[in-house]
Amino acid sequence: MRKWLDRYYGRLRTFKANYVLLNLMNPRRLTHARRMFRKYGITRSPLLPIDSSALPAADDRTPWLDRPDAQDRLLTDPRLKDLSRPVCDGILQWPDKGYMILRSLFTEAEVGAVNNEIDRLVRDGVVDFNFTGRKIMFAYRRSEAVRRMATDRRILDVLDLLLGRHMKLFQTINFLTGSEQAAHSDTIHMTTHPLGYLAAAWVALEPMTEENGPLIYYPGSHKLPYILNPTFDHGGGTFTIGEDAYAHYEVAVAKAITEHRLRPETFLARPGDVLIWHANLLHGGKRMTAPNASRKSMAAHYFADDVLCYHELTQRVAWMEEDPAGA
Ligand SMILES: O=C(O)CCC(=O)C(=O)O
Repeated sequence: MRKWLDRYYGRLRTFKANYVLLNLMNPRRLTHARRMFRKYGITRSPLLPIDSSALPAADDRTPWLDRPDAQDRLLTDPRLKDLSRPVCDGILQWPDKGYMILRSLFTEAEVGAVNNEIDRLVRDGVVDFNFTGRKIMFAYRRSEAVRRMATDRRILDVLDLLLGRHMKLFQTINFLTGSEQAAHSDTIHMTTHPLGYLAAAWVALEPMTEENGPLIYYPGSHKLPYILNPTFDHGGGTFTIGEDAYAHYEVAVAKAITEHRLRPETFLARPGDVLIWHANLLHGGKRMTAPNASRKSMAAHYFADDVLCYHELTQRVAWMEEDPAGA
């Protein structure tokens, strides 16, 4: 049923009752959410629709590097002394820029192994593109090589430090072409309570050029207020999710970019380079201008293991494996 829903994205997806039904049929996948509901005093059933408007305020739980004293605290943090210069510089720029780059983190052999795996999994029908026709979701559950890359200790260590909590892999997305996705922040798709305890690591699996639809991002945009359901016309009602909610969200983001005169940077990466971004950093995929351009890459999303993860736009709690990866 889930595969069918994934493929035939349409009106059916706008009925909240579908998600309640799916939740009822998958109680084990709600175990983590139930625990987080208890932890954060959320007194409703995780089966029901949820978005940020239904959650208690948790302002005192802002991630440590999103607070005004972040830079001062980093400069005196003894853990930074043990890091290589480029990693240390990346972490120091995080509070201001909302991203950091780890060059050549993966070798040619590691990149090749993941590319071969994805080719094989697609050929054998073990994984497939989702409704976008461009994204292969959760391949790490089917491939040791993908899982190894996404849960690489060097990435997880950096994430643990940046967020100040124990971070776990939630999901991987593999691309063979560019996403050409308009600017957005991950928090509209994968939201945490308290806010901000999510980050992504994006790995180039072949050279990125101006022509093959590279990743773009807007430095500093993570400091803007989060754009969530209460702040744009999502069009949803008691029983339905607005059919054009995502299109309206994209308009709200484009407006913020214009208002704040944000300028994108392009990640012209080499294979094995990694970009880590903040939960609220605006980013997207540039248009592919070369015909049949290939753009192999992988985005992995992580969240802190002691927060609630849910989907603001589709208003439902996130399903978890019994044990999210990356312990
Ligand atoms: O790879 C891209 O072009 C965009 C990826 C992205 O937006 C994401 O994974 O959140």
